[in-house]
Amino acid sequence: METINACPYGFAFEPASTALLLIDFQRDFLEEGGFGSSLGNDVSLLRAALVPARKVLDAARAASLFVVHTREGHRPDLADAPQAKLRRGNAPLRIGERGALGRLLVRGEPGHGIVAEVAPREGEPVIDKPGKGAFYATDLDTLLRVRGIRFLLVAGVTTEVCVHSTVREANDRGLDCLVVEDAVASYFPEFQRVALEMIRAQGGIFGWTAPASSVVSALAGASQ
Ligand code: C5J
Repeated sequence: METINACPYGFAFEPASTALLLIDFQRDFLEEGGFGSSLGNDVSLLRAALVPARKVLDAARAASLFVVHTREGHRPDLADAPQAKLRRGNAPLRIGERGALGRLLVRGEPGHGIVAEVAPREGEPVIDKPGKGAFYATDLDTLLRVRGIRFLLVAGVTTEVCVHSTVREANDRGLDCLVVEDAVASYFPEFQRVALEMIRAQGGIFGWTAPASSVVSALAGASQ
C-alpha cells in the first residue's frame, strides 16, 4: 500500500487497484464559445486546473495507473437528453444549439472534445455520459470492476456538479475516492471551497482531498 498525504487523513491505496478519472475536461466547459461560456461563466477559472491535472496525469501514466476520461454530451438527435435538461435555464443558447464551438454539448462537435493539455492517449477509455454523474447510463462501473479498481483519484470540472455527482456515486459503489484539490475547478470560487470541504468533512464522509503535489509525490514513489 502507498499513502497520499491527504485530508482528513492519509489516503492509503494500492496502485494496481487505482484509476485516475478525468471528468469532462472538454472545450465546451473550458473555452470561450462553449456551453459554459454560453451560460455567462468565466472559463479562465476552470483552466487553472489544467496544469495540476496534467502533472497528475503524467504521474499516473508513469505509475501505470488505469486512466479513464469522461465527456458530458448528447446524441446529435438529442434523443438521450431529457426535456427537463433541455428546457433548464434562460441562456440565449440551449443544449443542441449552435455556438462558436459547434452545437452545445453534442457528441462529435468541436466543443465536445477534450482539451489538448489532458487529451486521452491510445488505449485510455473515454466514457460518453449524458448526465452529470459518470456512472449514470454508462459502462464505467463495468470497466472499473473488470480491472478490480477499488481506489479513484479524481480530477476535472466542475467540482460541485459533475465531480461531486460522480464521487458520490463512486462512494456508494464502495470505491475510496480522492479528489485532487487544484486539479478540479468551479466557475464559482465559493463553491470550489465548499465543495471540497463537503467531501472531506465528518471524517471523509464521501472521500479525501489532497493537492496535486501530494498525489504526484506518492505516485512517484509507487512507480519506482
Ligand atoms: C456542468 C459538468 N457543470 N461537467 N457539467 O454542467 O460539471
